[in-house]
Amino acid sequence: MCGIFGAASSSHVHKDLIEGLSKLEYRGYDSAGLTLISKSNKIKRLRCTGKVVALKKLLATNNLMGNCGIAHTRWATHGVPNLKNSHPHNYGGFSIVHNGIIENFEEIKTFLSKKSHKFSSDTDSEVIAHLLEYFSKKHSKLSDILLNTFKKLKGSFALGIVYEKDPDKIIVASNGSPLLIGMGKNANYISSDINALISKTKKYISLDDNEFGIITKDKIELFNVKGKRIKRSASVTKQNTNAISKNGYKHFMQKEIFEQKDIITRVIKDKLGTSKILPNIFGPKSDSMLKSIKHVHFVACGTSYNASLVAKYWIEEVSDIMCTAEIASEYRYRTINVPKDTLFVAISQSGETADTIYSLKKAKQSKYRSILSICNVAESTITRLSDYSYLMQAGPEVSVASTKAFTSQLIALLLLATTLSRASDSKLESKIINQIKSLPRILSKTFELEKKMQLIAKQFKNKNHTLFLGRGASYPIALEAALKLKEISYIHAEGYAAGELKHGPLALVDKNMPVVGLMPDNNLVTQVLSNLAEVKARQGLVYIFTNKKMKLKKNDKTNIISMPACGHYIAPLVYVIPMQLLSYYVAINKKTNIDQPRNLAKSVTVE
Ligand code: F1P
Repeated sequence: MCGIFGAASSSHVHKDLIEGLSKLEYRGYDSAGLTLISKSNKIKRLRCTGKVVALKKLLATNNLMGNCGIAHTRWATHGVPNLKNSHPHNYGGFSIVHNGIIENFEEIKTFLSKKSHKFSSDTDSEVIAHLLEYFSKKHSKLSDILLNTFKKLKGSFALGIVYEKDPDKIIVASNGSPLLIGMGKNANYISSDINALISKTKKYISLDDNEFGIITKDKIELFNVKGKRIKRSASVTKQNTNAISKNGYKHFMQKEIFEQKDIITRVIKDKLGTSKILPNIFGPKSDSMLKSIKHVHFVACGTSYNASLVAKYWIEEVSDIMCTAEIASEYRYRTINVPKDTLFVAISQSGETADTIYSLKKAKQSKYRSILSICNVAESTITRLSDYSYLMQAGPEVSVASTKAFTSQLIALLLLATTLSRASDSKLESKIINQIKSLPRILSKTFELEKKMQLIAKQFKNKNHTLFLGRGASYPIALEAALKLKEISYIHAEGYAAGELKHGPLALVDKNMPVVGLMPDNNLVTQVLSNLAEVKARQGLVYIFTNKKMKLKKNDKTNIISMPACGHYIAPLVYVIPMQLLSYYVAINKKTNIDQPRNLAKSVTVE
């Protein structure tokens, strides 16, 4: 989604702006732009639809330079992706870049239109530049102009602003949308994403809600909404610069799929003892907090939500704890009941998903025992706002379609379920740990299916629809498989609890419909097989992924894909792998933009 980068430096920053924007590309965007303060202290703007490389060319042709500038990648929300809607937006000597949504922009637009303001875009963001100009006519002090402007804005925003009258300054503000200030040598930077900062500096400060800052090449001043100075010490990110490369793979998604075994091996080394989970892996004193938990509420979006559904199956199976899993965009607006001793768990790869952040903020106002987050980004808003946090340490996930973050979430959640099982079954822990420890070996075998998945992908590439079926903890894996396929191959896909088949989706089944059954060898095999027989009876193309030994009858059109034998608890982690490979190779066949699928964004920072 939208990304912000900016720099104030003793040297020219135009190249830094392009480099910063290119580090934000993975988030997904449809136009890009920048503003530089020229030698004569004028704001000079360049914008283009499409990719950052086009902006780079434009910059070279225009030979634009300056020591202070802001830049933006836009993912359209209000107004189509075209030139006039691209950021920065300029007015009256101000140039602004904005992430988030200004909810009262219509109201502000109407108010300012009456005062003869002419707007040149369809965006909500443009009103910010106009408001700044409006207040600059009423106040001469920069801080007064800013405070009055910020007071009028409703909604979420991360802002980068430059102003001709203060040409060496970048102004930043944040409310509900992340913004970081990177501290360099003779230069300071701003970015909505740590990934764009780390090649410049590892030292950074994050703005909290309702704060703003004024930044020059050698000074950073922070203020609250009342204009009072704030002191904040800097943090140092552990993230390294090399993590964001394809390492010889064709796509980030492919690299991230194949990284999963190593990530799990690292978790085993870092979090597990011989037969027990190491103490307090969910944060200081988390073990004693978890002992008192009677209920768990999971809240997440997309793939992270699918991970929470698996966790619900695990937790209710291994403990007496009641568990719910809910989509964040629903949770945040509905009335919730919080029983005594409930743990709220936010799951988010990025830690910046707007709906999950709002849900977490709502949970903080409710009577939860504690707030735990499972995230992949140490510097993220969700991690910062939580009482306890588990860092997945999966390395940056660049592909929009989540793969390694999903399995890393599952491992974290299996460890959470295991910790919660201690009260009701003291023997289960070592059993589950043994299964987790077998994962690297089993995943190596699972990856041997790659060739087979390439072949099967060819059979899917011309299909319009696909059904994925599973029961128990394989049901959320069916949901995740369908999500992966639709995200990157644009084939319509649905995940269903296999038992629901005849409650609707069976009507869709004919000889053109591939139906994938996920069937680990467990107590649900008979039921899944009878559901798949219903598909076969209607000429559907059946693909069964199973580790149950099954013989094929001659002339039977069913495809059985033999999975390696695996323990009951780890099956979701094993069965999702061929689903990821299948989607990847179908997308390869369809020649889609695998890492940045159309219309999607990696970090969904607006609701
Ligand atoms: C949630 C999510 C991802 C998905 C895509 C859009 O993000 O739905 O699962 O792959 O990147 O956002 P997060 O809260 O887990 O970062």
